[in-house]
Order: sequence, then C-alpha cells, then structure tokens
Amino acid sequence: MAVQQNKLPELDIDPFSTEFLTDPYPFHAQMRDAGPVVWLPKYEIYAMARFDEVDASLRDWETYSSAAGGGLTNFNKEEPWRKPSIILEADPPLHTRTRGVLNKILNRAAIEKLRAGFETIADEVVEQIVQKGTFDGIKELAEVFPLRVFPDAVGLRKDGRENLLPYGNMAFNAFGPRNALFEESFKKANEVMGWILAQCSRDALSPEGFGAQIYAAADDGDISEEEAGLLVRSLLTAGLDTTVYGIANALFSFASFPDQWQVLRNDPKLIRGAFDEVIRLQSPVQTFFRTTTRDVDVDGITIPKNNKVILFLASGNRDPRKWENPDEFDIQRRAVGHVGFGAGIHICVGQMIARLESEVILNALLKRVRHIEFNGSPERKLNNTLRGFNSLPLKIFE
Ligand code: OVM
Repeated sequence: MAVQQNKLPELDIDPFSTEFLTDPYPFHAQMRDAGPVVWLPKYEIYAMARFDEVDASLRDWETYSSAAGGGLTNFNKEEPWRKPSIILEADPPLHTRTRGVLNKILNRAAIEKLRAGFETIADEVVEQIVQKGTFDGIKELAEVFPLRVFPDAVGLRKDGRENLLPYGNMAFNAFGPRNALFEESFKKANEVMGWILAQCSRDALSPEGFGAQIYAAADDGDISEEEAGLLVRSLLTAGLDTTVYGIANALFSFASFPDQWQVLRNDPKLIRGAFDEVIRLQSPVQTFFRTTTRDVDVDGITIPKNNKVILFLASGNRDPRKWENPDEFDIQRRAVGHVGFGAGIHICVGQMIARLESEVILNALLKRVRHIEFNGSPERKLNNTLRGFNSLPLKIFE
C-alpha cells in the first residue's frame, strides 16, 4: 500500500522581506498552523516552523545535509559567496574532524579560564553606563563588551577590528537572498573580506588565544594549515555578531519585562537559565537551512532530494505546541531544549563563550543596577538571519 500523501500547503510569504523581518511572529504562527512543512513559492523552498520538525531535522544530519550551505544558496547548483565553512557547511566525516578541533579549544573548562579577565572588563563597561544613567544598550554595551573580550581571546591584532561586525553582518545576510539588505552590507565587501582573510593566517595571530590553538591542531596533524585558517575564519564569522545580538536581546527582554530583573536580582543563580530564555524568546539566529539528501516523507508530504529546507528556529522556540505561554519572558521556565543554538551535531560550538559573556555582563549589571527601563523607542536592525537592534535607549537606576 502506498504511503498516504497529504497536500503541501503553499504560503505567499517572503521571510526576508522588511515586513517579515520587522515582525516575524504572525508569519511564524501562520506557517506553524498551515502544517508541519509548507512550500514558499517565492524562493521555491520548503519550510518548517513547528518545534518538533525543526528539532528533528536539525538532529537528522544524514537526511538534512549542511554541505550544500546553511543558507538559501544550494552549493550543489550555485556558487557560494566565499569558500564554504568546513564546520558549519560540512557533514561527517569532515565535520566530525573539524568539530573535534574546536570542541577541544572551546570546551567549558578552557573557557572558564577567561572568566576573571572578562569580569574586570564587564565591571569597567558597566561603571561607565551607571555613571551616565541613560545610554544606548547597543552602542555603549552590547557592541562594546564582546568587542573588548572576544578579539583578544582569539588573539587578533588591535587595528582593523572595526571590520569584525560588518563581516558578521555580511555573512548572516548572505544566508538569505541577494536582496537590498544583502547588497547594502556588501558595499565595502572587498575591504572587509581582505582584512578578515589576512587575520586568519598563522603569523597574524598572537601566540596565545584560540587562533594559535587552532594552528597547534594543524601542527599536531589533525587539520591542514589551510583548514586552520578556515576555522579561524569561522570564529571571526560566528563569534561576534551573535553575542552582540544575544546581549542586546537580553537587555531588550529585561527592559520589556522589568519584573524579571527583580526575580534575577533576588536569585542571581538564575542567570544561566535567564540567558537560555532570552535565546528562546529573542533568538539572535532566526533561521538556518538544510538540503535534503534523499526523498524524505514528512507527515505524508514528500520533500524530494536536493531541496532547500528553511528551519525557523525562532518559530520553534515560540511554538505553543511545545511551550506554555510561548511569548512570555519567564526566566524561571525550563527553556532548555530550545533550538536557538541549534540541535544535534552542529549545535553552537561557541555557546560556552557566549554563555560566559552573557553571564559575566549580566552579573556586573546585577551588582550595580536595581531597575532597567526603556528611555525611548528601540530601533530595529534588519538582517536576513539575525534579529536585533541598531539602537536601544535605556535608563538604569542604581
Ligand atoms: C562558520 C559559521 C559558523 C556558524 C555560524 C556562522 C555566519 C558561520 O563556520 O563560518 O554564521
């Protein structure tokens, strides 16, 4: 007997339009309610927006491959904008080898050694904004703190670091279509990419730091010299904008739900769970793509081989089929299991450092700030993949 065939719902939605990126949540609900998998004709892609399917697809790397790219571009059919990442845009066995190298360098114990240094800088950054009382949560905090700690941890030279955030903005826009957001962020692409590429070579990196440790793995024969450069590039691509947006979205969350700041003040041990709740509710990385390696049945619908599937991480993270009061910011809920860091073999390898940064900056704020509120309207920054802000006017009280 043939497998039952269900009808594939088709939705006239552009997940990279200004309207969608400004307020994606009604569109997420529409896609979730249409079915476990839907067809978006504008880009001729399949979409999954419910938690269960997003989570299951992320965990099934054999069916949902990363090797054809983490974005809309299908590397089996079209040229990638840069050499593919050998960790994000790779499957086993290549991914297993490169992931092993970064796992060792970015493991919890290794990252923990950075804590004391991060704390000193967090206290300095927070002291500055406490003195002012009113400040921009983006330009004076969310962009400042990661830029003061992460490039040093990698071992980058001091000059040229202003290229880091524009590069991340380009890379995350490049997971989407060649729309106006993409074009705008690529205006200085030659300069930015030239600097980034130069920082990935062995001699550009300080003898201490993650970069040098990646080259030590090349000396050990685990990866080639060229692969070492590409893994340094992965740190520079994925390591900065993500944490900037994560910290920004934490500030936005607490300003939006000020009672939750009181809950955290009363019990600072909740910080780690609070950060997971931020990533669940205000997921910095909204989407990633996979490509099918075979004809696959999803609830009676066949997705044919070599098709792009967009996974709405941020929608899974607010799926009422999975979460109670999904749109509420509740730092005491069990947010673990969200897909904001992905799931399965590609789950964020840098999450320990992201968690350390967020924990340290929130702790520094908790020590000095009893209340956070908005001091004006947040201004969104649109990006084909990331959700965050250009400006976040805040007021804090000692
Ligand atoms: C990479 C990478 C990994 C994760 C996220 C990401 C741009 C990039 O390996 O280059 O976003």
